[in-house]
Amino acid sequence: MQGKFITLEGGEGAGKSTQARLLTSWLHDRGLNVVETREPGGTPGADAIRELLLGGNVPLTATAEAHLFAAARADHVETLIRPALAAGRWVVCDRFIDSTLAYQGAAGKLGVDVVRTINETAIGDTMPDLTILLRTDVDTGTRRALARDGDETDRFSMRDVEFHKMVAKAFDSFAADDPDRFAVVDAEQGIETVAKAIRTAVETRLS
Ligand code: Z5A
Repeated sequence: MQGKFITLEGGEGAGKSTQARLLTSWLHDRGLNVVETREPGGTPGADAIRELLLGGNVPLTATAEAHLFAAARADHVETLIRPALAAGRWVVCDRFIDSTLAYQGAAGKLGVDVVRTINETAIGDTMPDLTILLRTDVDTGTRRALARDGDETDRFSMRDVEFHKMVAKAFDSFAADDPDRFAVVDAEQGIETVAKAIRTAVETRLS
């Protein structure tokens, strides 16, 4: 039987990595075979593209950036996500296509439809069964990321508050447009409360 594909989305510092880890461990304790992964990255090829994208040393146009995120995703989907799902494993992924639609499409001004088209061949029909949107104020996310990383920021974290507000607005509109796929969780709450809300969403939507 095909496994389930769950993605976590949201702004920087929303708690996606923390919650991906907790959700994976909870699913594992329920006897499921789970793969935890993240984007950009997840495979050696996609990790190499991640270095190029997040390193910040190479100037890239918005179009080139969007194609590189899609190239990393194509490798990730073909070599890890799709085979895992076909083998009946569950996949928990920290960021996926909605991040490209929000960062490069909506906030990066390339346009959501252009970015969707660029991603069509990368993804095919491998779309998430459930996307958890972790909602935080931009200030909260920035504070958490700064507390964790200090000054070590990537090229996307360095963009201004207005950029991050556009990203947040885009995620909200994607969730409003597709309530069957998205579950929105208030990530301003404590880690354990957020984890419980995610577990409830998974039980309700995917049981
Ligand atoms: N990007 C893009 O532009 N286009 C794309 O298609 C994709 C990505 C896929 C990836 O950076 C960057 O690439 C990202 C978007 C762009 N940049 N930005 N902005 P990344 O992978 O290095 O990082 P990230 O995805 O932005 O996530 P993050 O900053 O690592 O944050 P997080 O995973 O959401 O949060 P966390 O690491 O779980 O938590 C951060 C800290 O807060 C940590 O110390 C936790 O212990 C703490 N935390 C977590 N939850 C809570 C709660 N609930 N309360 C209090 N403290 C908490």
